[in-house]
Amino acid sequence: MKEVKIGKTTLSLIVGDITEVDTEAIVNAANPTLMGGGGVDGAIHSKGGPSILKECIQIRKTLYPEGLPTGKAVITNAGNLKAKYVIHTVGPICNGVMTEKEKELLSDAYRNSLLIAKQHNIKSVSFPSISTGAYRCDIKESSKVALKTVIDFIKQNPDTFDKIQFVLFQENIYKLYQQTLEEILNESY
Ligand code: AR6
Repeated sequence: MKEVKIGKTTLSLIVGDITEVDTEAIVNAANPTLMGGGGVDGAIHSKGGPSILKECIQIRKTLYPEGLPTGKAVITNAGNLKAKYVIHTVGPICNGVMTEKEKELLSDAYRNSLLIAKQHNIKSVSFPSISTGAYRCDIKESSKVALKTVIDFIKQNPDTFDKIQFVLFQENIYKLYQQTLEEILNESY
C-alpha cells in the first residue's frame, strides 16, 4: 500500500478487489450499454445484485437512451456492496493504441466520476484502473492520465474528499501505478 496526503485528502494505492472496499463510492469501468459485462463491471453487478442494473435501465430510459458516451459518468445505488454508491463511467477503447484522443477521454472518465461524487457530497471514492483490461489501453500511460487527473482534481477541490484510492487487481499494475505516482510527485507537484 502506498499513501500520500494532498491537502486534507489521502490518495492511496492498494492491491485488491474493488467490490470488497468500504469507500462511500466505487467506480465501475462500464461500457455504454450500462447493462454489465466482464471484468470490474461483471464483478460489481454479480456481487451488488439486481438493484444496480435496475437503476442502470432507468438511466438508459431517461438520460441516455443511446448509451452512456465515453468519458461521461452516472451514479446508482450499490446494492449489497459495502459502498453506498456505484459511479459508472466508460473509458476509451485502445486495443493497444493510445493517442491523445484516448488520453483525453480517459481523463474525462476520471474527472467526471469525481465531479458526480462531489455533487453527491461523497467523501471517499475508489477507482479501478479504467480501460486497462478488456479495452486494452497501455497501463503505464493510463496510470499517468489517471493519477494526474485525480491529483489535479484534488488540488482544484481541496475541501471535497477525505480519501481517493486506486484498487488495483494485480501486483504488476499496482507497481506501475506506484512508480508513476513517485514520478509525478518528484516532477512538478
Ligand atoms: N477489482 C479491481 N480491479 C479489477 C477487478 C476487480 N474486481 N476485476 C478486474 N479488474 P476491465 P476496461 C481490473 O476489463 O478495460 C467490461 O466487460 C483489470 O485487471 O474490467 O475498462 C465492461 O463491461 C483491469 O486492470 O475494464 C466493458 O465492456 C481493470 O480492472 C469493458 O470490460 C479494468 O479492466 C471495459 O473494459
